[in-house]
Amino acid sequence: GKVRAPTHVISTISDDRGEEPCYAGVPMSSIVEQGFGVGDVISLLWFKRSLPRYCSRFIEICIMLCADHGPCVSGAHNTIVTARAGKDLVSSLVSGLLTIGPRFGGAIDDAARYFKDAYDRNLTPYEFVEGMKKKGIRVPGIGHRIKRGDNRDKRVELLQRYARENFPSVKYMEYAVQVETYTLSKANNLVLNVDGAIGSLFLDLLAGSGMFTKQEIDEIVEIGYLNGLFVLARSIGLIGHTFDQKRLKQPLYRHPWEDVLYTK
Ligand code: Q5B
Repeated sequence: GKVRAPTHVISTISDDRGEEPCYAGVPMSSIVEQGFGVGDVISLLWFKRSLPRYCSRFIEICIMLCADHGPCVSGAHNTIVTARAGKDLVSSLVSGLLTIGPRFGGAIDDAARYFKDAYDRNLTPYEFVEGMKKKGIRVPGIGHRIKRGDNRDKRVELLQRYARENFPSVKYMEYAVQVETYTLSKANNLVLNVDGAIGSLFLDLLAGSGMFTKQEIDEIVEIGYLNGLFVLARSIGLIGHTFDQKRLKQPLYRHPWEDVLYTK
């Protein structure tokens, strides 16, 4: 019979060999004709399945809410400085993206991991938070530089309202809110932040949609898909900041001496 030459690459999410590209088996014409949105495309290319509309809409809301948060955050600042150094679009974009990590925007996966573990082990918020403190780990998804108990993050409220109205269950999010109630009793800046809201609500999406097995959920959380939402979303804003600086013909950035404490 025919012997197939061994391949060097395996790919399971897309195929461009036919008349039109397919995402997870769905032809591009169906994607366009059926009015799919970017949330549906993410569902196909990241999760390899079509998700119910309330899920893909949730993904789209996450993307819109995280697209930008002003020029002062770490990512935008790096992008602005890089664009003003005369660098090209891709360099300015990646310089901003490289700031995304455990403190800034990249706490979504760890928030999902820790909230899931704590909820599934029936830990009280007190046991969870104090246990993290003993291990010297900041609770991912909790705390913000400018948001406070009396100045909540509107993005978090919008996500919570959407999920309460559309998700079959919001048990992980409600747990995160209980954790926030406890952390707020310790300090006013320890609010549930946008990373924590997305992390806990994505657990609810995965568990409540009936579209994923327990094993698949564990794999998604272990691999860490969810920071991808922030990376993708914030790229929109970082590209905007690059164009903005170029449009404004801003000169090379130099930080003022007065703002540096020179000390020995
Ligand atoms: N403390 C976010 O800290 C921040 C604690 C905590 C226990 C915590 C901090 C943190 C976890 C990571 C996280 C996502 C670094 C944030 C985002 C997107 C963004 C950004 C934007 C956008 C802020 C003061 C005292 C200290 C700390 C204690 C703080 N956080 N304890 N668990 N999680 N969070 N990141 O204000 O006793 O004085 O030593 O790491 O979820 O990135 O808009 O800016 O869209 O762009 O610098 O929203 O919370 O506070 O470091 O001075 O800490 O609070 O141990 O206690 P700060 P610090 P003590 S959303």
